[in-house]
Amino acid sequence: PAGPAGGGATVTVHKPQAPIGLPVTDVAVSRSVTRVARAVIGLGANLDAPATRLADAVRRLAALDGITALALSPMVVTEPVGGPEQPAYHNAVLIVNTRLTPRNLLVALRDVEAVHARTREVRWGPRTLDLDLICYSDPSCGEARSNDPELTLPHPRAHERAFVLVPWQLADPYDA
Ligand code: A4P
Ligand code: MG
Repeated sequence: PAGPAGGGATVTVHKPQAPIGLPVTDVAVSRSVTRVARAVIGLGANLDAPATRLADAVRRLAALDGITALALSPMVVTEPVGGPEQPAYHNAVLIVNTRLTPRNLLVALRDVEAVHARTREVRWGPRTLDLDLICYSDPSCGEARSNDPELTLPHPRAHERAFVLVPWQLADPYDA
């Protein structure tokens, strides 16, 4: 296996009696296949230096094993959608290649939110950092779809939200 976080496999074929004219007890050939998926991550923050937090989150995500950053949108300042009265948001979109499964990628996003002391009190309330998995596709399975409330894919509200669609378009005009 390629490891607990990886989407991939290693196959090893053994041929103990290989006729190669040498005193060997085994001969083996290994081949690894790694599945690389494309994921779109939405970033949002509206408390305590949000621009610095988004930049830090991007650096942390891009440094993770199993994630390669491909494109980052400019930061956009947006009016809050829903929730109580709250400060304006900074939003951005990061597009990555990843060997992580959707679930492991969500765990990685949660870990980076935790570094920024993200708390959850009011739905759609102000936050130091929100990292959402907007969509995930891989070459063999295509676009990942899930109705699981813990990880819904594609993100159920992203398609109607300018604070996701505008930076996404700016990050990758050919893919948005
Ligand atoms: N969850 C399910 N699917 C996903 C997914 N694809 N990515 C679950 C991330 N999380 C997902 O998330 C709530 C629950 O959704 C978690 O249990 C998670 O497992 P959360 O991060 O605690 O809270 P949230 O992100 O506020 O929830 P929600 O309902 O997804 O919020 P939205 O719809 O993303 O809206 N206005 C502006 N201008 N900019 C913003 O960034 N953000 C929101 C949040 C509201 N208004 C905003 C902004
Ligand atoms: Mg979220």
